[in-house]
Amino acid sequence: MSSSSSDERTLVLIKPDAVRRGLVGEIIARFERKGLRIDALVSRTMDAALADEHYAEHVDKAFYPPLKDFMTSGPLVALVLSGDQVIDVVRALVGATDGRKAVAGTIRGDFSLSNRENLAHASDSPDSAKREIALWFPELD
Ligand code: FUP
Repeated sequence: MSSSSSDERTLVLIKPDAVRRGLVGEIIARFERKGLRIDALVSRTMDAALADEHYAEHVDKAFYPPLKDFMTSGPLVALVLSGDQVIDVVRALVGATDGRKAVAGTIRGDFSLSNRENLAHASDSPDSAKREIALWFPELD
């Protein structure tokens, strides 16, 4: 597998529901088979402060308190992936936010029936990726 300095990076969280359900390997395998590279990987439990920073754009929304409870409920796996157009490619592999509506063949479409417990997070833009990678993997900056 080759990489180049023009390759983008994105931040992925394999959420606590995926860890509890034993889907970490299944999810990582999809990224690897696509040809993406794993630049960093750690198992970690989000604390309240990190949740508020990571979801800064959502902290005032009604769905945030239960989302925060869920995201801090157990260990997750954080990864930095790289590859050509990796941000859009990973968003396509993950699928729509609501697992009930996500297309079959996507991670959420195949394994989630929830709009909250939807297995994976992926950065949605170059600015988000930069911000989120700095938050989770400051040593990579
Ligand atoms: P996504 O980019 O697909 O992860 O979705 P959003 O950034 O819109 O939402 C972030 C997370 O908030 C979702 F993964 C799940 C949660 N969420 C809810 O719990 N309820 C909602 O109505 C919308 C999002």
